[in-house]
Amino acid sequence: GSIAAPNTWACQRITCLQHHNPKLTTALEVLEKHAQLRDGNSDYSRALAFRKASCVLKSLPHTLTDIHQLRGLKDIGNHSAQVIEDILEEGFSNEVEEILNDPWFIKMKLFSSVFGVGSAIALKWIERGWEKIEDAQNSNDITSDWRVQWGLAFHDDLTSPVLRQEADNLLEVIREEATKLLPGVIVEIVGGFRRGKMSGHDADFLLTHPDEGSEIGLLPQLLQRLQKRGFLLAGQAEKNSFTPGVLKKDFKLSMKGQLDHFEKWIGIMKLPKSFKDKHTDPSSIIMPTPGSDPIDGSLDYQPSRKKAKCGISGLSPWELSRTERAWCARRVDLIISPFSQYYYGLVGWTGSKHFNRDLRTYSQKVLNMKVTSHGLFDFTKNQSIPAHSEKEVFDILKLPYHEPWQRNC
Ligand code: DCP
Ligand code: MG
Repeated sequence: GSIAAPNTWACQRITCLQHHNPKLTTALEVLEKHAQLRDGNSDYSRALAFRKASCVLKSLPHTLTDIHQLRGLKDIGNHSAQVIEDILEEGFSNEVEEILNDPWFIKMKLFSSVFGVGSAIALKWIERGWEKIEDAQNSNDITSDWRVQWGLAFHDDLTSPVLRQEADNLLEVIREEATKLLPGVIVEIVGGFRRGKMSGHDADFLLTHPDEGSEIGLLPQLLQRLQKRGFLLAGQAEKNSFTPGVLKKDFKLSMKGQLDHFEKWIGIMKLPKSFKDKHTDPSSIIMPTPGSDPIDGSLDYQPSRKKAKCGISGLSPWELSRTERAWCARRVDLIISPFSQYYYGLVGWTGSKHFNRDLRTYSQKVLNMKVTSHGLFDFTKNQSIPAHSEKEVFDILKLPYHEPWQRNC
């Protein structure tokens, strides 16, 4: 008989990190990645189909043994069903194995692992005949994008997973400095760590303050303090671009490639290697002091357009990455939310990405509501609806409340 989950929407189902079908979901996610890299930003539909199927399998309470157990589920397309059947019957899927051994796929995955490099740039690099990260690192005329420059120079650091302990230690530093500037500030780890992951590709932090408006101006001051303590390597600050209109307007049109309209800093920090293995008293951290050390913290966090030279040392990102150092480069996002948008922002920045995507489609199709990280607009009532807790966001959306660790679809 069918053991399929009765709930149609991923945002209605519980999806934990640990589940019963990792072999199948890993295979489907290879196909998803392949579709993403092949289709680029122009067409998500193929990638989405594999993600949906993988997501259903993650929410099953048993290990799947027979394809018929999935009968009638709309989220399992023909292509995914075929792959699942192959693996159940043969133990593997030819299509997946071929992709994993495909030199194009291997190179695309490698190049798009560089911060700031998407499928379009990765494709260009392959067309130039490049095979390894070193080929891009050794090229003189690469790009003026600060992310790619730093991403290439620190590729080893940035592709080694950020550990939960590092994120926890950094949280304390950020809380300490932010609280000095703005007592009562709320600082949360969001992203994968909030969903219970033990490692991630970056660390995401969401900041707010219950006294709406007091958060204005916090970010530049916080960055200055982190800079003084030697934590900043490179990054870019973005201003808040929210207007009430974005609650109503078409999501894709208003986004222009941006994730949301919050003020934020997207960058790379220098975390002491000691952050990896133990709880570290944040006030005891002594990073190299500006001026006394060639690898000081005096780097511009506003990137220059030309190949960046770093602060006092005058080293390029590449030279800096080759020096003897007690720190590791880590991708960090700092996001500032006005309190009135905070709980929507918290749900959005907690993810997963697929959870968010499903939540948006569900809200639109089932409730005629538009949900974003900034709020919720009810088109039937023609008004926006505030939320005062994460639970309230789920209530308004008529969804059972699920903890962050149950949103791992
Ligand atoms: N997010 C989103 N859509 C995107 C990117 C991000 O909705 N295109 C949201 C959901 C993510 C959160 O922001 O969970 C953080 O983004 P990350 O890319 O850092 O994703 P994770 O933190 O989930 O993964 P990782 O552990 O690899 O950092
Ligand atoms: Mg993350």
